[in-house]
Amino acid sequence: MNGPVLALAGGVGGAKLALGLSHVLPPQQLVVIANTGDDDVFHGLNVSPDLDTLMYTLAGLANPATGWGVAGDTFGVLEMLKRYGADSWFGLGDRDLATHIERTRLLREGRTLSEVTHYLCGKLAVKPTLAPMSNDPVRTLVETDQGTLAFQDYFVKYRCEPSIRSVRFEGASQAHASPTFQQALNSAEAVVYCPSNPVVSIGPILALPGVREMLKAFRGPRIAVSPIVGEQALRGPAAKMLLELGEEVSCVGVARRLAGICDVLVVDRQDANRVADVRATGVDAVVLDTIMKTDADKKRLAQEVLQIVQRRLAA
Ligand code: FO1
Repeated sequence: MNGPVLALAGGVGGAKLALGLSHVLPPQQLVVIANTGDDDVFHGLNVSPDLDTLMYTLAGLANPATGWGVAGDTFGVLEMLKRYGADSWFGLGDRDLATHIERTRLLREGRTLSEVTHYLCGKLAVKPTLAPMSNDPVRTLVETDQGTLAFQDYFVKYRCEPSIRSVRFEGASQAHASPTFQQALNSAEAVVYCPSNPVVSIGPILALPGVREMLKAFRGPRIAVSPIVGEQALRGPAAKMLLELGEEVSCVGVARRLAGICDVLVVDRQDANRVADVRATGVDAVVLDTIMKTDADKKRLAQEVLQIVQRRLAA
């Protein structure tokens, strides 16, 4: 391969495949673009959960128990904030807070989120390119039976319990894809949709003006790994969200969302019986073991995804 692989990802699920890809591709051949619709401000600090999950994972620093936050982190600051009566439902660890303090300082100095991410990644020795989908603010808002909720309120504070009516990405129509993202869309050899929530992780990325069109016109292979296995999400609320939005909760539902911008959907062995249904959406299907528990699983799946890319490039 000459150009890089462009990987689109949300948080924990996407980071697993991104890590696998980082083990099998030279760093200059991997560009990871993160959803920033989940970003929010806590205690006056700019927090970018998906960017940080990807950054910590690629730096080998992620908390293995949760997939987000820093391994071995402590929560002294949060405990003290709680004593002051401040909001403490969002679990910001002490080391993690250092990232948000630095990010906020640099953003206030006038740097873009891309520049800040590049700087932080450099300090943590993250080798592949990691960039936000946009330098402009985009906010995922969930319309629920309990009113409109910002994503972290829905996800963490209310534990995904409210029933969803719709999801929108405030600011997306005025936002621009980040320069790194635009460059990768123009120069990448292949696109990989990591197994991230199709509604609130991949959705905001696709909502940026021009991105869907560029992915539609993309000339290289576009491969996705389904985040839904059977009728369940590998992680998080994807299954519940798809169900409440009236969509099919299966790899077929994922294929329908990606039809026109994806060539191959990798589905799990458990979904081998859905291959024909996936193909009926216009997306080809390949059956693999997609559940990534160990680093070896992540590397193997990444290798297999790249083999699909190579086969398509050679065809
Ligand atoms: N997820 C939780 O379920 N509970 C938390 O308290 C929490 C804190 C948190 C702090 C920093 C960070 O970068 C991520 C954090 N996450 C937490 C994960 C985050 O809410 C989600 O992983 C993503 O936004 C969904 O992709």
